[in-house]
Amino acid sequence: MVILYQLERTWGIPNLSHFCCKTETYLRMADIKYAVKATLPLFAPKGKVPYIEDGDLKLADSRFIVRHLKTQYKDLDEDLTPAESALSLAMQRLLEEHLFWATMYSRWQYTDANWQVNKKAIFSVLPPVIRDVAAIYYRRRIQRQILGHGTGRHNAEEVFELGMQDIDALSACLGGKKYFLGDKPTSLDASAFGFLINTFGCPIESPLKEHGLTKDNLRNYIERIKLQYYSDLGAA
Ligand SMILES: N[C@@H](CCC(=O)N[C@@H](CS)C(=O)NCC(=O)O)C(=O)O
Repeated sequence: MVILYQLERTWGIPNLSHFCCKTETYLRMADIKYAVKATLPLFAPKGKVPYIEDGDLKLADSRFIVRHLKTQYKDLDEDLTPAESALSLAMQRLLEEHLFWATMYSRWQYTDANWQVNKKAIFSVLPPVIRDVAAIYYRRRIQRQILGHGTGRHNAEEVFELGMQDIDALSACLGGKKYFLGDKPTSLDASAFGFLINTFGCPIESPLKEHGLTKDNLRNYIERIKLQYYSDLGAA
């Protein structure tokens, strides 16, 4: 059975890590049996979550994990045309390599109130003294990543303007469809759900969240997927 290593569940959403949420959603959409073990990135093979164990195999990075799940279990993208597959890849890159950084900025850098909410959610599993040291270490580490990516070079207004462009594109791409590429969920939906719920379905306040909440189709999409695939969420 697949063991998914990810952050502890909190905030009433599947996972506060976008990438963990994406991976767990793929497992659920593909109806693959799995178990979850909570961990922190510190203990992960590439220093990031999620990672999985499947028999003797240990695999990190949601992209390689989804590839493994597709080849060994179920490929949610098997019916896509080459053009749909290309669109899927491009939109996943938008979510995971661009929108992601605007949300990271809002959690780790934007306001102290957001930082306190983020810090409590991630580090309160640790004993008190270690908790504070780990929070300081990781805040510096993530802020360096945000700067390295380039997002951290902009002011808040610019960061959110760029993120809002992503939200607009996602909303236009989904339109009135049930899922991004039609009536059936694909890997793009696992990614989109993971990143959108972590943008405006969580207690991190920002203009980006406010903007996302104005998009009825995206809001309904998140609610639909939550209802269909995470009926156990309330009990988490
Ligand atoms: N490309 C990776 C990204 C994973 C990632 O960035 N995970 C974050 C949590 S959302 C993490 O573990 N960060 C810890 C760090 O960078 O130190 C994937 O697709 O899994």
